[in-house]
Amino acid sequence: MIEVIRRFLAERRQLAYGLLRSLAGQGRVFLLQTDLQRGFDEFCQREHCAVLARQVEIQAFFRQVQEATFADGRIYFALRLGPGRWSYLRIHLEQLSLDEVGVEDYLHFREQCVYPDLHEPVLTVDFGPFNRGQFRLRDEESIGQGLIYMNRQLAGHLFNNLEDGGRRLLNFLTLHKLDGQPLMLLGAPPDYEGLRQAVQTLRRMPADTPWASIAGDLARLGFAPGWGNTAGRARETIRMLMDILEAPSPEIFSAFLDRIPMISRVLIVSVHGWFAQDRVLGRPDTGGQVVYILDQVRALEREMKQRLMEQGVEDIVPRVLIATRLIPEAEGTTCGERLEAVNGTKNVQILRVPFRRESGEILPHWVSRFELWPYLERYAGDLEREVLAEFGGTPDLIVGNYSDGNLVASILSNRLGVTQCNIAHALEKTKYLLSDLYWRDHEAEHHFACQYTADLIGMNTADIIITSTYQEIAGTPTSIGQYESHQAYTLPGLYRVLNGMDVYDPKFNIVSPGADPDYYFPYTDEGRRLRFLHDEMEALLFGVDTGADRRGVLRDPHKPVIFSMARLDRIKNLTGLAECFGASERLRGLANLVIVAGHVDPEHSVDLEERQEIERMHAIMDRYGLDGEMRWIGMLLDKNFAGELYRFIADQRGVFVQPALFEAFGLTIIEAMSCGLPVFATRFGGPLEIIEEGVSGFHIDPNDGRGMAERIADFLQPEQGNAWEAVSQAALERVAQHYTWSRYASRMMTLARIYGFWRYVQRMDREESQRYLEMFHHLQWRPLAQAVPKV
Ligand code: UDP
Ligand code: LCN
Repeated sequence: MIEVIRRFLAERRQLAYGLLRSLAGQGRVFLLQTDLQRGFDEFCQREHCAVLARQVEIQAFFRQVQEATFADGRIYFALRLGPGRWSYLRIHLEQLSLDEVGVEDYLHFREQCVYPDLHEPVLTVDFGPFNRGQFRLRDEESIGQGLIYMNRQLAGHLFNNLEDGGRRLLNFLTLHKLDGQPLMLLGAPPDYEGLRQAVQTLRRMPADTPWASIAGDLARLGFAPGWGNTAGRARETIRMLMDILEAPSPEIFSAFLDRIPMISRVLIVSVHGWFAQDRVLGRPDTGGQVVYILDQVRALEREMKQRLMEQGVEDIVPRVLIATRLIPEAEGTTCGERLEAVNGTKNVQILRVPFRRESGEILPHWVSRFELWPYLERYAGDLEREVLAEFGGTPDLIVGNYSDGNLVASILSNRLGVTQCNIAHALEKTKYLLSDLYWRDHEAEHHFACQYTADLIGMNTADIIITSTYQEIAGTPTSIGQYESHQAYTLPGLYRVLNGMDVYDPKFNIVSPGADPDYYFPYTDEGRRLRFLHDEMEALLFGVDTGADRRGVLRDPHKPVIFSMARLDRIKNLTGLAECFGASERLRGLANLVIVAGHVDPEHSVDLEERQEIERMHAIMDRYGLDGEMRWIGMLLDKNFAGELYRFIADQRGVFVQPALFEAFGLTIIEAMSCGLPVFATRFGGPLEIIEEGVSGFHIDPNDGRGMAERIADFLQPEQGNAWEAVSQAALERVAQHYTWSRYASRMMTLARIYGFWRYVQRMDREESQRYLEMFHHLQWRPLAQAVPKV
């Protein structure tokens, strides 16, 4: 590719000069991928450059280049050769000379563009050296399937010396305890002969003999519980171990580890927002993460119970704690209660621990996710004590959620020596464009420097990172992944990151969430429909009452509904949807728009961003006179109601639209699809992967309001035959195949076991990086957190 550009600059000098000048002529220092692509296309059209349009390789260059920086007659391009594979080019505009430069030069140039007076040396953060010699994936198609490859690699390594590998595994089984109870092997590990004897003893018994009846015989041979609930299953598990000791294969090794009872206490950390089971969704900072975790814990408890039962250790009762923040001024929610049992579970609770000021006084009010940093370290200490007391010991797995939860998970797992799993849900760095370079401008409102530092710590301390999609890690052929964007970047004047995250790291595993089938089921499932809610829905959507948090009365209730529901954040772009609807006479003629979001009265909102969006929404409704064609409902819907609403809208052959400027995953999308409601969703982020374009739904470009309106209108056109039914059916099939909580829980339990074992085996190898991360935490993150004003 670089040679192609060099040849182009040498052989087509005038054309190349014209093109680069026209890009530079946009007058912006930084251009992003879409700007560059658009600039290139416009140049081709304007100049009628048939020659250029034919140059396939130059076009490919403009699809691959992610950023360009213009200053002092030079242009720096960041060229993405593939996921995590980058090259940096410098072109002199007059001379048209091209040089390949290192990432440090590239970042330095960008820093100078933002702060020309910045001359002090800055800290370089580089996790690369610690990963040298560590196993990493090679093929971009393997990204996100770390479990398979890492297990293969490490099993090979462990059993390089068969005797030594066997000894380490037997030692592990001898020391293994769960809930304080010794499991697997007792005392001195048996040799191969000892295992054979056990198998023979078991073979003499009927396969379904319960473990309780054979426990005594096996204890005499050195076997503790954990091998299986019956003689048959226990024999199978011991045979697996014998196979491993004789001729190990990665497959049998992972199948064996997967059977060892290793997890009974799970700690889930989700600090920000309002975490409760009722009346919180839709509040600021409170959306999919809460839904995700509440569904996740139910599925995990079921899975843990099942596995403990199969392994014959039913007396160990699985327990899950969801750690969040206690908010004394709970505004009618349960967020002020210390413990809340999670419905539909036996032993899952929400444990709330308050934020405290330095004096020890409890912080009474809610604080936004951008402002909670100065409270976190103390919170982690308080939480640790409460968790140890509640569990009566350490957890077996700690799962962090979002930047704040992941940081607390890092602190705790480091202190307690427990396997750490991270789930980002959404990384802010990719949501707020150029927020790394202009971090100082964001300080007053967002404190991203602190958050991005926490993200680096969380990602690098974690043993496992779970993502909902591939693109979350490594993007698409033309766009950068959320994690990938943490590979190399700079916070000018603060620090420069050279190897922040490697997308080929085997800690990444894609495990997609689902939608709870108790609430989100097909509109055709007549027997389960909540028809008693329909009168209320009629009134909510079509009633004349504009009451408090409502605006608009639909003039023609017979038209299908274009529905959207989300938090009223800028990034969700619901105002963009209202604008696109308002500006399209055609769409307005075909359908009504119903938006459930935020508050209609700005006075009811305490969140600055939400208030701005409220004002914007009113302005759009006024400008286009939408009160007869759009209904805006500022109400929080519970899950039963929301599920039935998707179906109610499906009954009338409506659609769901998710118009976000960027959406990390988008639970509403799989909820609507699970109800059989066709979805139009943003092409930026997870939805691109969830939906197969034109089959199980549609991708839309939120920056192209007209295009968006036309696509929806084409679909809603009455002469579309059975297109609606076909898309609805394909959407149902898509979620059933790929997005279910039972698959999620089984995968997560397997990951926790296998990575937990490797953590145990490799713990010595991680000491250096651990120390480096601790230093980074203390010297960089802590001062940043302390500088965030306490609200
Ligand atoms: N939600 C809800 N009622 C509302 C607004 C949102 O039940 O008034 C739920 C919605 O059904 C979904 C979640 O909140 O389960 C939003 O998750 P999503 O992943 O779509 O977006 P996030 O808010 O996490 O960015
Ligand atoms: C946060 C988001 O922004 C959504 O895109 C996800 O669906 C949600 O968390 C659950 O992971």
